[in-house]
Amino acid sequence: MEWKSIKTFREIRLEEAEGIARITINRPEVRNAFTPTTTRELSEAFALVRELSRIRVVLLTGAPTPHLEGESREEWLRKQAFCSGGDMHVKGRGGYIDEEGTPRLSVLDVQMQIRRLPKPVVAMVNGWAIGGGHVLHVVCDLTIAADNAHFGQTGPKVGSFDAGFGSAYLARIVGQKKAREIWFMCRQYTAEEAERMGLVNKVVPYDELETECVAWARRMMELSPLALRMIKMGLNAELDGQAGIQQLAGDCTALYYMLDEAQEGGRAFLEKRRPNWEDFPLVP
Ligand code: S0N
Repeated sequence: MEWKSIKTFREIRLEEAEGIARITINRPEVRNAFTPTTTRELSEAFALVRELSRIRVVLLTGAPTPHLEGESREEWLRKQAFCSGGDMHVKGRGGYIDEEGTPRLSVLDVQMQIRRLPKPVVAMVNGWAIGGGHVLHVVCDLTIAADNAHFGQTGPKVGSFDAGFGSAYLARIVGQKKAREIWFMCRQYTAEEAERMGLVNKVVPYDELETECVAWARRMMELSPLALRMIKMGLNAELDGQAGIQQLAGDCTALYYMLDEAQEGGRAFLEKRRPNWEDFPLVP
């Protein structure tokens, strides 16, 4: 793939190729932990890819570390990270402290954006998916993991927790007992273990990760984008209560606006006449 930059950021990369966007958390020196700057940039990137109709699928991943002299391949693979959660260096009272000194929990907005994005988002997990980084892959629509990846929550070990999607939605994926184990024990799980518990769609060798994700993206791009969008919103709606129904209903309204029947109502109002619904019989 010939990835082309869409916009330059400080802590992430946003690129595109052949209708696919690739968003990369670019802080490999801290296992791609996120600061308020990272999450602000992620929000901007997801907002941008939402607007770009040529983008059909989004891949979310972490930047690799450079190869050090004398480092074996195993040592290097062990270091690679998707995301290790909130950056502990800026964790303060009330949240992660931004450059103006304001505490923020803005990764929650990124989680919502991923769930509401009307396009599939694939977590391309190239290594550690830990803490808030684990939650990020959980909220993606699909997860493809490299065989070096490890998954887990650390919150109760390091003074944080995510009782939202990070727990409740996790439980919908792996079941209540397993979700409680993941949070109550704070263990790390291999990619194979994650696949066995339904947390991951597929595990592939590290070197094949991007090729596999692109193949899944291309497959989805052969299918009806609107059908995928409605399925995503329907799956979300079942879990998200009235907020989920609001999103699904909004998408239904957008579909309705594409029909002559909806146009007739507006036209009739402007032409100061009764609308004629006779031409639009209900199908049984
Ligand atoms: C990922 C781990 C397991 C990798 O271990 P490894 O390979 O042995 O590397 P280390 O030597 O530990 O790390 C290498 C360098 O990277 C730094 N680093 C790693 N992770 C972080 C991090 N999260 N923050 C800051 N720095 C990090 C190390 O310090 C080291 O640097 P040097 O070489 O300079 O010493 C391992 O690194 C690990 O366990 N990391 C910590 C994982 C973790 O506990 N993350 C935080 C979990 N909490 C959250 O994510 C919070 C989520 C949250 O707060 C939230 C909840 C609800 C709603 C909203 C939020 C929100 O965040 O907004």
